[in-house]
Parts: sequence; structure tokens; C-alpha cells
Amino acid sequence: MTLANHPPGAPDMTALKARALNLRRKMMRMAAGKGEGYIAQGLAIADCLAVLYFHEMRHDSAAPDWPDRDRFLLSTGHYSIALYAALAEAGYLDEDALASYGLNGSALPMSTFDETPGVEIVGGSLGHGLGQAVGMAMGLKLGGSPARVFCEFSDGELQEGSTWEAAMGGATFKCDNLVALVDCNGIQADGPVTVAIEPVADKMAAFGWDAVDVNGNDISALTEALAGARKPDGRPKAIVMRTTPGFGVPTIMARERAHFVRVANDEWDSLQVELEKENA
Ligand SMILES: Cc1ncc(C[n+]2csc(CCOP(=O)(O)OP(=O)(O)O)c2C)c(N)n1
Ligand SMILES: [Mg+2]
Repeated sequence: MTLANHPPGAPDMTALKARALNLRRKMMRMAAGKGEGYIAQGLAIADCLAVLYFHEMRHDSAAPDWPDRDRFLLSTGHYSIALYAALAEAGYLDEDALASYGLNGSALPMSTFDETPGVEIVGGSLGHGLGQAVGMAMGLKLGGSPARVFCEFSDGELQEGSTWEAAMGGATFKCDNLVALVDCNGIQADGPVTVAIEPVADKMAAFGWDAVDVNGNDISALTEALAGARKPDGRPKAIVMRTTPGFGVPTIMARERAHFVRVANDEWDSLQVELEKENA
């Protein structure tokens, strides 16, 4: 299968910004429909997902099971709202299906399930994404596939030993087809991350990874970091993303506790207006 945009040429910043805004619009509609959700994290990783799905990754929504597709693994299953927005924007999900986000019996549960088209792993129990990503990257390489694996995980998960075991494995087994996207948003559920995880990029480098630290809400920094992560040099790559919860919607950005956002129905309307104003 050949894909028109690969290998990726120069990124089209205007197009990628428009995609990121579309993702944020979709997420705001989903959260408004449900009345609550993990919208702050979703808004924060919209830029990363826009760059992955519309620039960096080789994938085709007309062939979701294409064996050589690049994989995106969302380790933080509770960020599902962002993944669903990206999958709808990329043509894997019907736009109409988004309205069922988080409802009982929905195919789009608040924490990801791998039966949803385009969703590669089950989410919910944190600390397992990177281990699965290492296994997938090894398997693809052993099978001679050119596919790469992109794995998002969080600062909260850096407090779990399983993440560091996976980091050691990825380096040991020379998974240079693996890119970790570490979402350092500074929070974990009810407050700030409590265990001293910094300096994250230096620690990943000490574990044998090629690691960089970027502003995760800067599309041009993300495209540059991802271009740098294409090197087949025997090392797995880590992009440590500093993201701002609620990015793009000032009232959510200003919230002291943004892990789970629940506001009144009419407030959702004004938050959607804020998003449009910020991007006008
Ligand atoms: C193994 C495991 N322990 C605890 C939880 C409960 N939990 C859900 S979200 C969350 C916060 C984790 O921090 P982070 O992943 O950084 O999420 P953020 O607050 O930034 O959304 C926790 C502890 C879980 N889902 N899985
Ligand atoms: Mg966090």
C-alpha cells in the first residue's frame, strides 16, 4: 500500500493547526454532550494527535487492519476523548458516533477498549502501555515490517515500575521503531505528581533512549521532534511533552483541578465560545 503523504515532507503548519482545532471542537462537543469528561487532557494532547495522524504516521482508515500500519498506543485510556476525536477526524469513526461518548453501552467508553475501530490496546489500568508498545515494536521488527509504534504515556505513569522496566526493555532490544510520547502535564488525578520523576528526558537517556524535551502545545516543535525520531540508529526515541491541561480554553486552563471536568450545561456553551475566540 502506498500513502500519499509518506515519507512526510515539510509539515503544513496551517493545515495541522486547523486539524488540532477540529480535534478540540470535537472533544468539546463530546464533553458537552456527556456533561463531563477528561477534556483537559484531551485539549492538551490535541496538537500531538494532529501531528501524528495528519503528518507523521503511516496509516489508512480505509484499511484499519493493514499489517504494516504505524500503531498509536494510548496508554492513558482515560484520555479516550482525544483519541476518538482523532479517529473521527481521520475517518475511522463516524462523526455521529461521537455523541455517545461515555454513555452506558457506548462503543466509545470513557476508558478505551480495543474493539473500537482504530484503538490498538485496552486502556484503564495505567502503567501498561509502554510494555505493550515494546512488545509490538519487537514483533513488527522481527516480522520484517517497516511499521513504527508511537506510544503515549503520562507523568503519572512514570511513578510506576512497569514503565521503567519497559523503558529498559525497549533499549535492550534496540527498538528504534518505537517512539514514546510522554505527556508531562504536571497532574495526576487530584493534584500535582507527587514522586520526583524529573529530569524525565535525562532519565530516559540514561536508560538508553534518544530523548528530547519539547513544548507539547507547539506544533512546530512536535513536528521537528518527530522528524528527529525517525533515525534507525538502534535506540528507541522519547519525546517528553510539556503540555498544559485545558490548552485552548482559558477557563479550563485556569482550573486548579482539571483531571476530570464537570460543569453545568450552559457553561459548556460558553467554553466552546472561548475555544473559538482563542483561535479566531
Ligand atoms: C494502575 C492504576 N492505578 C490507578 C488508577 C486510577 N487513576 C486513574 S487516572 C489517574 C491519574 C494518573 O496520573 P496521569 O496518568 O498523569 O493522569 P492525569 O491526571 O494527568 O490525567 C489515576 C491514579 C488507574 N487507572 N490505574
Ligand atoms: Mg498527568
